[in-house]
Amino acid sequence: MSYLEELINYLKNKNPNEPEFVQAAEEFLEAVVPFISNHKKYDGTNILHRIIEPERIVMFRVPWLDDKGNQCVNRGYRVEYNSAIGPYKGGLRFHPSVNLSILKFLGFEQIFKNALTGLPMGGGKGGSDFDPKGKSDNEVMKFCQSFMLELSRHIGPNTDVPAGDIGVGGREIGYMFGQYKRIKNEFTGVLTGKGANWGGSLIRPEATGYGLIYFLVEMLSAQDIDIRNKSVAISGSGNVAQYACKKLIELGAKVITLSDSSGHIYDPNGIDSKKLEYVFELKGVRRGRISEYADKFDCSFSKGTPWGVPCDIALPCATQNELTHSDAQKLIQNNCLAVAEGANMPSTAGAINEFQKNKILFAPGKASNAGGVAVSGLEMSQNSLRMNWPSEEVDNKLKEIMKNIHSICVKYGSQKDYIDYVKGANIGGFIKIADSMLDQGLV
Ligand code: NDP
Ligand code: 2IT
Repeated sequence: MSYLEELINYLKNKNPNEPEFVQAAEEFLEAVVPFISNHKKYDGTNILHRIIEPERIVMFRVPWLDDKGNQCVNRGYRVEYNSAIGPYKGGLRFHPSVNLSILKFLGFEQIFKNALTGLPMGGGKGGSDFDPKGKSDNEVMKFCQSFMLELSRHIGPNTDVPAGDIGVGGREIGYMFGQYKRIKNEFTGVLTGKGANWGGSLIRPEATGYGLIYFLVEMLSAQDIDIRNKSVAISGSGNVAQYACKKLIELGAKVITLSDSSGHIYDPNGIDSKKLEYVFELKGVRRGRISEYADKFDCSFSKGTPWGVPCDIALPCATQNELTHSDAQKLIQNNCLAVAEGANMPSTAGAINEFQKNKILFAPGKASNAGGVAVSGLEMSQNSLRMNWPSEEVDNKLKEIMKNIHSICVKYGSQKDYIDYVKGANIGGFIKIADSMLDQGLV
């Protein structure tokens, strides 16, 4: 049995019933094992077994009262995965599908993504199976306060700094920050994605979507492809999808789809700034369904994901495993030339394999969606300095970081006639983490 097979068996036996975590770790191991086999410094360190083991996981009960006075309970989590290069850093997800497997996969991805940004942040992730859909602001506040009552024992500005993810945006970060401050009697940068009036960085709301497009532009430029007039299919219609769409409009591309968990809209005329304003209001303020867009602008709405719509570029920005092997085949048949992940692990292993076999440009989330956590890192710096940088300065730093991540991917992922961004991102992230762990001894 090869070392890789041995490791994958170990991974699967050690983590039964955690398919998403095994999927993320398997992709990483496949990229990194050939690399360490050629680098003697890792011999005898058991570094890969050590990296796939989280440093700490906390799981806790979150009791709260709904508006009718019912006593409700959810499960809360924080996976503190790796602190080799800085305090644990990563988002909180509130979604009914949240479980340990999903948070371990997200925490694991976060380690290498954060390393790629070049900023001093370890990897972590947390959240709850709480479903914010259909809940009143009051219920969301009560849940957030109860969640933070326990979480506050485990986090801190130099220990673990959470942020948003699916179901956690400005409103939830506000309620959680208020509760943390009340419990600790401290105003610190313990969360990122805060409001601009109370320590949040400018451009943090935009950062993941903008960063995704900056990375995409780098990837296309490396092949002499212009983004202007390209048709783009986006999935999702939340934070990442909205700002990716905004930047694409600015750059002269044509966004033709958006989606949510009920289905996707297809607007062949393209989503312009006015229509996008409507989406911001629909999804961000009214928390409505994307099908309303189709009624309002007289275009089609269909169930399922948008990957059957012919496009030049596909940007999955909703959730994990939303783009399957057969979706990849459809995109390729329709002459799609590039796929960049805004979401975390939206493409299945089979889909990635199909893209790579057909030499489609493919950017994995840990590289292409790193802009969000990068600006979170810049928010931490500003909080430590007790300063606020202007948006242009933050945006320029974000561009530089995405450019740099692209260069790292090219450095470690270049093949004869193809850039393997999956290999490049995994090896680039691995080196920084592994070498830091070796420096710090067996801890
Ligand atoms: P939001 O909660 O703002 O939006 C999520 C979007 O995805 C919504 O349109 C939602 O539809 C859709 N969605 C969520 N779950 C599912 C599902 N199971 N099936 C179909 N559609 C679904 O989250 P974000 O935009 O912040 O996050 C989107 C993705 O980007 C996630 O994978 C997240 O991990 C990743 N990401 C986010 C970053 C950030 O800074 N926010 C940074 C890096 C990555 P509906 O409205 O119906 O729920
Ligand atoms: O997946 C991610 O990178 C995020 N949800 C953002 C994490 C952060 O700490 O800003």
